[in-house]
Amino acid sequence: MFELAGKRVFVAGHKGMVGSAIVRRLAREDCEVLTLDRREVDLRDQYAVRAWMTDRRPDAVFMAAAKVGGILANDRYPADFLLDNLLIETAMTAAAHAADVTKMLFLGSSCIYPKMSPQPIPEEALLTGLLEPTNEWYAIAKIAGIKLAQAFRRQYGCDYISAMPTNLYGPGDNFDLGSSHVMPALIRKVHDARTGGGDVVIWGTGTPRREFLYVDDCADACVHLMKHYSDAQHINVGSGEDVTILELTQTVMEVLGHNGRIVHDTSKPDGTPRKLMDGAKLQALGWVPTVSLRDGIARSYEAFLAGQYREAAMDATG
Ligand code: GFB
Repeated sequence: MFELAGKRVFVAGHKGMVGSAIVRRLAREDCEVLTLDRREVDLRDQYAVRAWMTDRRPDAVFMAAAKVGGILANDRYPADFLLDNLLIETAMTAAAHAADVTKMLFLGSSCIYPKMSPQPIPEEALLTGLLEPTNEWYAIAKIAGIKLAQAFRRQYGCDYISAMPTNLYGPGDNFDLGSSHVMPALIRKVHDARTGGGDVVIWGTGTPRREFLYVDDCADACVHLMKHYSDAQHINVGSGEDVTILELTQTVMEVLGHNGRIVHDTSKPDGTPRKLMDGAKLQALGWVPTVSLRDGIARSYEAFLAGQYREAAMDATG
């Protein structure tokens, strides 16, 4: 048990969807939350990160800073996704060690697993097969992040842990259609079709299956893991249920109250056919999600209408 009460807790990537949800969640803990503006320190700059961290001396760190994006952005900008994420992870991990941070949680992604993994995917599937080509660059960086945490644990005894969330969505998401993930894209497309007319155009065949988790559930799971988990093995964070992209589109249309036609743009990639994660380990630690898919979509739409979103900002894990 790692108590957060009375601790100084640094949330890296606090302006992103996941980081801002972790900050919201930490408001319920009796701890001091530290954040860092990118105009002050670029998290890719190892010297600046080390100087800041050794000056502020946080007790705990949530590593929610990353360059993230949907399938097309991953496919189009492989160098950025690989390099920026490696730089952030190495700078942050080394700085945490230099600053004697007691506990750190690294956030990855379900795309670390082989494209053809057994379903639901157990943590042990890591590095057992080839990755999905559209996001192998991001996946390799995230696998390196897990390995960095494990290496520091092994060599120096650092209490660094890793959580692998499934596809996340919620307030603060990126709604730019060129770089977003599928959920914000569908909310935007259905909203546009409902208010402006026209078809809802979805990418690919609609048959890939994805597991979705509302970002505040993910933040709650991260805090739970920070308090109750300490092991080298990374741990899956999901909702336990997946849907096809076509089913998701229909659900978004129902929640937003739109009845139009769905058409497919098959020039766009499908990506991994399925990536449902096995959540047994997290469940055994006493954590379960609370926000249903429909409720999460309704809340995300409200946030979108209220302007709580970003466009083309691929700057924080999600
Ligand atoms: O969410 P998404 O971009 O990423 O796409 P991945 C999921 C599925 O939705 C794919 C389809 O099969 C897309 O072809 N899709 C349908 C759409 N319509 C759209 C649309 O308008 N926009 C988008 N973006 N997709 C990413 C990885 O994979 O997920 C990252 O590239 C990361 O590395 C992240 O792991 C969580 O689930 O395929």
